[in-house]
Amino acid sequence: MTVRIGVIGTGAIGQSHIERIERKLSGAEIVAVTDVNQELASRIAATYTEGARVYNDDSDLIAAAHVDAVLVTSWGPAHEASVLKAIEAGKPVFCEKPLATTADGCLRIVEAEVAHGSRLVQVGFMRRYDTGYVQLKHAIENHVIGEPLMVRCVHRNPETPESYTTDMAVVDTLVHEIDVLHWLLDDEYESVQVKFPKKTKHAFSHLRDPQLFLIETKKGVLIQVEVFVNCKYGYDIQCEVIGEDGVASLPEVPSIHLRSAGRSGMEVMQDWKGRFVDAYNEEIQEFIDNCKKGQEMTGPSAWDGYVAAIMSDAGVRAQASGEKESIELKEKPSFYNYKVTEVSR
Ligand code: NAI
Ligand code: ISE
Repeated sequence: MTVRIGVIGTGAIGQSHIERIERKLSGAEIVAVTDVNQELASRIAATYTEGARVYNDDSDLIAAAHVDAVLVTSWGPAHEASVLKAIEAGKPVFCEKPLATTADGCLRIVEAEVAHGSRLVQVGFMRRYDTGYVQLKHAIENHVIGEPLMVRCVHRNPETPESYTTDMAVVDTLVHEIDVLHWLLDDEYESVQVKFPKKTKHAFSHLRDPQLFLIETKKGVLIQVEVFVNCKYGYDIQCEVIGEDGVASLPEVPSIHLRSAGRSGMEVMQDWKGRFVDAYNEEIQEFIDNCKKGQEMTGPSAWDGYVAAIMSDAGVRAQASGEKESIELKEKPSFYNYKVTEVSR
């Protein structure tokens, strides 16, 4: 069986996922697309697919009988409505982050999924599929470095468009660390605080950049994340876990060693597309495989989307207050207490 996928949102990451499904991954094809920019949707369908039908909106696409599963890659504010419609139609849905732009929106999705009775939703937190993070998780779970005490992370982008605002450092950028670190440490968050160092001259005047986040977990691990989105030199993701018996860090991304123009060294990647290409492939292949087998989703869940939203809200509050903001989660429905298989990947 080939899984017939409909895509809502044919912008940057929508195109990238469409291309990987059509040209790299197995077991699925794109049969339908939609975008508020209909001209763009038609162009992308013509470029990457074999005659995918272009729909006027998400409702018609989700309802179409030939669409087995849905990919939501539209703007964040449109995600919640599309995911709820997919659940109502009983169709598996992969949704890019954020699952919804508010914690209440995420809870509505959690409630709809629990009422449906099986896990239909996978959220696009691709870092859990990155080989380096999987190796870090192995090291922690096998007690190679003892109990984790501290974590030090760096999330640097070379530059941002003018539309990128100070709160996006949390909801758009830090959100990846928010998701991957509670998975990595098998822990939940207690509080978050933000410090603003001297501002870089390279950021637009409205943007506070860089920012330093201090996050405490329930088990007492102290996490420091530097978000610096106009660092100029490249896309740089670092993570170091300091444990009682040793330290484990994300491996450097392999690249050729260059001696050129009077310098000797490695190139630095320039964007997230290249840095996490294998992880994107893995997460979408897992989505396809689960759809194909008629199985529940096994990747990052709607509950993980909710945890990220609660933590993002606290991070934005902390930007404004300068204080330590505490995290209050609702009780996790037992529905989401399943053992994920990601460490065996
Ligand atoms: P984009 O702006 O390039 O594309 C979004 C597309 O959605 C646009 O073509 C827009 O016209 C369309 N759209 C907006 N509302 C719509 C609606 N109601 N129905 C149909 N189409 C609609 O943005 P980009 O970079 O592709 O981001 C999309 C989502 O993916 C965002 O939520 C973003 O946070 C997430 N993202 C995730 C990344 C990751 O590393 N996992 C990387 C980049 C983006
Ligand atoms: C972007 O939306 C992403 O998701 C990238 O992974 C992240 O590095 C970047 O900061 C975000 O703007």
